[in-house]
Amino acid sequence: MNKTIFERIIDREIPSSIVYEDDAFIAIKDIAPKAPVHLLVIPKRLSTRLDEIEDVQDMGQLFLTATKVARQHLGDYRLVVNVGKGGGQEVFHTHVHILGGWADGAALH
Ligand code: DGP
Repeated sequence: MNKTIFERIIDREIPSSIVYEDDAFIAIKDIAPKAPVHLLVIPKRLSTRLDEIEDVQDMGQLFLTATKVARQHLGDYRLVVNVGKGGGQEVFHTHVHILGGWADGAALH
Protein backbone atom coordinates (compact mmCIF):
# COMPACT_ATOMS: atom_id res chain seq x y z
CA MET A 1 0.00 0.00 0.00
CA ASN A 2 1.23 3.50 -0.80
CA LYS A 3 2.38 5.48 2.20
CA THR A 4 0.56 8.68 3.07
CA ILE A 5 2.53 11.91 2.82
CA PHE A 6 2.57 12.02 6.62
CA GLU A 7 4.01 8.50 6.90
CA ARG A 8 6.75 9.62 4.54
CA ILE A 9 7.39 12.62 6.76
CA ILE A 10 7.47 10.41 9.88
CA ASP A 11 9.93 8.07 8.11
CA ARG A 12 12.09 11.07 7.06
CA GLU A 13 11.60 10.26 3.40
CA ILE A 14 10.53 13.84 2.76
CA PRO A 15 11.62 16.87 4.75
CA SER A 16 9.41 18.86 7.08
CA SER A 17 9.80 21.33 9.87
CA ILE A 18 9.34 19.21 12.99
CA VAL A 19 8.37 21.04 16.16
CA TYR A 20 7.66 18.05 18.44
CA GLU A 21 8.13 14.30 18.39
CA ASP A 22 7.68 11.38 20.78
CA ASP A 23 7.10 7.65 20.33
CA ALA A 24 3.51 8.03 19.21
CA PHE A 25 3.21 11.51 17.63
CA ILE A 26 4.95 14.01 15.44
CA ALA A 27 4.05 17.69 15.08
CA ILE A 28 5.14 19.71 12.05
CA LYS A 29 4.61 23.11 10.52
CA ASP A 30 1.90 23.07 7.86
CA ILE A 31 3.36 23.59 4.39
CA ALA A 32 0.53 25.96 3.41
CA PRO A 33 -0.23 27.88 6.60
CA LYS A 34 -3.72 29.31 7.04
CA ALA A 35 -2.76 31.25 10.18
CA PRO A 36 0.41 32.96 11.43
CA VAL A 37 1.10 29.74 13.36
CA HIS A 38 -0.22 26.56 11.74
CA LEU A 39 0.94 23.20 13.06
CA LEU A 40 -0.21 19.64 12.46
CA VAL A 41 -0.22 16.95 15.16
CA ILE A 42 -0.04 13.53 13.56
CA PRO A 43 -0.32 10.13 15.27
CA LYS A 44 2.39 7.79 14.02
CA ARG A 45 -0.06 4.90 14.05
CA LEU A 46 -2.06 5.21 10.85
CA SER A 47 -5.79 5.79 10.88
CA THR A 48 -7.31 7.46 7.85
CA ARG A 49 -9.70 9.79 9.71
CA LEU A 50 -10.49 10.85 13.26
CA ASP A 51 -13.65 8.81 13.65
CA GLU A 52 -11.74 5.64 12.87
CA ILE A 53 -9.99 5.92 16.24
CA GLU A 54 -11.97 3.80 18.70
CA ASP A 55 -9.53 3.51 21.56
CA VAL A 56 -10.17 6.11 24.26
CA GLN A 57 -6.48 6.20 25.16
CA ASP A 58 -5.48 6.90 21.56
CA MET A 59 -8.14 9.58 21.18
CA GLY A 60 -7.25 11.17 24.51
CA GLN A 61 -3.52 11.08 23.85
CA LEU A 62 -4.04 12.79 20.48
CA PHE A 63 -5.81 15.75 22.06
CA LEU A 64 -3.50 15.88 25.08
CA THR A 65 -0.56 16.05 22.69
CA ALA A 66 -2.27 18.68 20.55
CA THR A 67 -2.94 20.92 23.54
CA LYS A 68 0.59 20.37 24.87
CA VAL A 69 2.17 21.32 21.54
CA ALA A 70 -0.23 24.25 21.13
CA ARG A 71 0.70 25.63 24.55
CA GLN A 72 4.38 25.43 23.66
CA HIS A 73 3.76 27.88 20.81
CA LEU A 74 0.61 29.83 21.58
CA GLY A 75 -1.49 31.28 24.38
CA ASP A 76 -4.83 31.02 22.63
CA TYR A 77 -5.44 28.86 19.61
CA ARG A 78 -7.90 26.89 17.55
CA LEU A 79 -7.88 23.13 17.05
CA VAL A 80 -9.44 21.86 13.83
CA VAL A 81 -9.95 18.34 12.53
CA ASN A 82 -11.25 17.89 9.00
CA VAL A 83 -13.02 14.54 8.74
CA GLY A 84 -13.58 13.12 5.26
CA LYS A 85 -13.52 14.77 1.88
CA GLY A 86 -16.75 16.66 2.53
CA GLY A 87 -15.24 17.94 5.76
CA GLY A 88 -12.27 19.36 3.93
CA GLN A 89 -9.84 16.51 4.60
CA GLU A 90 -7.13 16.21 1.95
CA VAL A 91 -4.58 13.97 3.62
CA PHE A 92 -6.11 10.68 4.73
CA HIS A 93 -3.90 10.16 7.75
CA THR A 94 -5.59 11.51 10.88
CA HIS A 95 -4.20 14.83 12.07
CA VAL A 96 -5.19 17.78 14.23
CA HIS A 97 -4.57 21.34 13.01
CA ILE A 98 -3.32 23.91 15.53
CA LEU A 99 -4.02 27.44 14.31
CA GLY A 100 -3.21 30.70 16.02
CA GLY A 101 -1.00 33.72 16.32
CA TRP A 102 -3.56 36.19 15.00
CA ALA A 103 -3.58 39.69 16.38
CA ASP A 104 -6.23 40.02 19.09
CA GLY A 105 -9.69 39.50 17.68
CA ALA A 106 -8.50 38.82 14.15
CA ALA A 107 -9.43 35.13 14.10
CA LEU A 108 -12.15 34.40 11.56
CA HIS A 109 -15.44 33.14 12.95
P1 DGP B 1 -6.46 18.42 5.71
O1 DGP B 1 -7.14 19.25 4.68
O2 DGP B 1 -7.12 18.52 7.08
O3 DGP B 1 -6.25 17.00 5.25
O4 DGP B 1 -5.03 19.09 5.91
C1 DGP B 1 -3.86 18.63 5.31
C2 DGP B 1 -2.80 19.66 5.58
O5 DGP B 1 -1.54 19.08 5.30
C3 DGP B 1 -2.91 20.91 4.69
O6 DGP B 1 -3.14 22.05 5.52
C4 DGP B 1 -1.56 21.02 4.00
C5 DGP B 1 -0.69 20.06 4.78
N1 DGP B 1 0.30 19.36 3.98
C6 DGP B 1 0.07 18.64 2.86
N2 DGP B 1 1.21 18.13 2.39
C7 DGP B 1 2.19 18.52 3.24
C8 DGP B 1 3.59 18.31 3.29
O7 DGP B 1 4.20 17.64 2.46
N3 DGP B 1 4.27 18.88 4.32
C9 DGP B 1 3.64 19.63 5.28
N4 DGP B 1 4.39 20.13 6.24
N5 DGP B 1 2.31 19.84 5.28
C10 DGP B 1 1.60 19.30 4.25
